[in-house]
Amino acid sequence: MTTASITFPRLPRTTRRIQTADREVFVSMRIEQPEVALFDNLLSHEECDTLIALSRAKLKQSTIVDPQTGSEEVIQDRTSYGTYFLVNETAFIAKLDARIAAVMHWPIENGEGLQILNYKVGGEYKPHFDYFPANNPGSAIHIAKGGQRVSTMIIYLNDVEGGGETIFPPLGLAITPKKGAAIYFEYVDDKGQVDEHTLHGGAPVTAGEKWIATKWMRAGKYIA
Ligand code: PD2
Ligand code: ZN
Repeated sequence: MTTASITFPRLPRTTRRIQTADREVFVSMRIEQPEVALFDNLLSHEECDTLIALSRAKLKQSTIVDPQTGSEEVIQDRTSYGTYFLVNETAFIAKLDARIAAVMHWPIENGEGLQILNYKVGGEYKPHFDYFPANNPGSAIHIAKGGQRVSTMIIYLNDVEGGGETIFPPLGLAITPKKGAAIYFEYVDDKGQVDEHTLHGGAPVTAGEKWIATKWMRAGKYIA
């Protein structure tokens, strides 16, 4: 198993453009503590449309991890529909997995499969942490599959008519979804310490619908 040793921050602070194998990606905003970066153009509009088209027929109601048992539960905190692709599932997905990993400065094999979410009007994702809190008994079963989550990339696949901002309440930050753009953040430092300032959520959609793709990175190689 290839376990990347945790380095922090993973995204170099001086980076303003990231040249990946097939696309130059621009940093349009960043915060240092916690590490947050907004990318203008991670995906092309055509790639966003293709991801939506490939996902539409596979959508299922989203779940969250029960903190006690670790099992996946449908709850009102996350009113969205979702599906996912295995890492490198097709040539198209492999191309996106490679680009996203390059921008996140973390190995492709440490990534969970790309998760696609669709929110209708009223759909939201209440504030939460993407890492598995160590004091929740249900976290162990997930941490066993490649270690703690260390960073997240949320990619906007469409422009949303109303609402649907990604919010970071402790930072007073709200990101308006923009097709092809992405918000990146890190929450585990060199010592494995998690950062509670990365509490974040998806505000309710008030008009139209919202589509996103999320990549979560693990400390070690992800075991699906
Ligand atoms: O849809 C969002 O904006 C959102 C907000 C918070 C997505 C996630 N978390 C996630 O996929 O973890
Ligand atoms: Zn989240």
